[in-house]
Amino acid sequence: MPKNSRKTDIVHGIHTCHITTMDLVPPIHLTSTFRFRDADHGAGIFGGTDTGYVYTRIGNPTVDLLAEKMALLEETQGAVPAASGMAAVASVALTLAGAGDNMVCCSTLYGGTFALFNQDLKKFNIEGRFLPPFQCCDDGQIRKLMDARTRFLFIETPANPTLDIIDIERWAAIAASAGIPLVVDNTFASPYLQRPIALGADIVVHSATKYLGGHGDIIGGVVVGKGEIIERIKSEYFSHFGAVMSPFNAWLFLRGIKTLAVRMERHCQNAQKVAEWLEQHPKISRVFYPGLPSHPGHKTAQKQMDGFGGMIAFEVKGGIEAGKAVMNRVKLCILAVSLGDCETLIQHPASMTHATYTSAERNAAGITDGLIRLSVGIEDVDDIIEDLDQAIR
Ligand code: LCS
Repeated sequence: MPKNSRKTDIVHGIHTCHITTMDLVPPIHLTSTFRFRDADHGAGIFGGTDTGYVYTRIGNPTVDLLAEKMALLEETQGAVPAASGMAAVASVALTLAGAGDNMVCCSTLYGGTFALFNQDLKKFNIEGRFLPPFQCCDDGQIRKLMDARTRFLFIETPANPTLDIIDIERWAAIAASAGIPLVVDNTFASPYLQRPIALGADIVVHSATKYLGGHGDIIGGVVVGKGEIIERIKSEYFSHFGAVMSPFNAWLFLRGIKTLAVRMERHCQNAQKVAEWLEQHPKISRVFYPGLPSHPGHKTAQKQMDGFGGMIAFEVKGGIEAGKAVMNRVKLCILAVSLGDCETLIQHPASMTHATYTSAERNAAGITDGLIRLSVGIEDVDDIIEDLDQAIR
């Protein structure tokens, strides 16, 4: 059989209907526990000599369907859905690292991830080591932070909120030479636009809350990677820390993913037009969008992505006060955190999503006080531009 195209996999991939019910859409297995045929069957599953579902924290058919779909789309073997993107990130960190270990990452990360790596993991004696954005392409600087206790490298690309583009192949080579995994947060791109494992990364994490769900109605995450590491994350973290995804949410994510390709194409088209319009606007001082030739990561993005995504960051002349006025005046765009929804969302990283950084940490990460982040939706792009135009004027 010919290999399905990605667009076809997004719609059809994995799901097979039940032989008697023949449903188009898979059922939701809303059950916390599962029956054993007899006592030996139950004991056999626990002992590893028999197969079957046991309990939804350990495994559930609807959640497994989402895992299989994500493994297919990220071009690897395994995946494990999580209660949130943060649960996905935490599961990877706490499985790969223990007391006395460290990880090396770029300093421009989602605020929650930065807080986890910079503060919370300290309670476990796990240290986050951060590279400033302009050093993220400097192999020497990356290696300087690494030592024998470095358990993984972690990057976000495109990065939240500055849209920095990190060269995945380059980081993968450094990780491989040290014999440790590279973890990539692929939330901003989605597997439709970027597949880090095919570029040499070992593990991918997502806040599925964003483009995978696509409709702003659910929180979820997913970890994707080779079978062995996913099995470890499942048994060492999810079984006992318990931050699993519910079957109902998994079903909603399966529904959202079916339209991922068409949504991402519209997000990309709209964002490109909005970014180009912002770049020529006399009241806008800087625009960060990887699809603009002026973006320092434009060439790397062309190399490793199939499109530049729906996220833009920009600064208004007049700094934060002017930026606040824009956020207060939009009518169509919605002043809210999160991203990847059908609606265009606007927010202020320094006081909102990235308030977990101190002012000095934000400066080191390139997150200026005047930066505004726009998650360009799938509305008519002329309406988005008209709204921004009236707000900026
Ligand atoms: N990774 C990235 C790149 C994110 O942007 C987020 C959330 C997470 C992980 C965590 O995922 P969650 O637990 O929320 O599903 N980013 C958000 C943002 O930029 N605004 O609100 C949440």
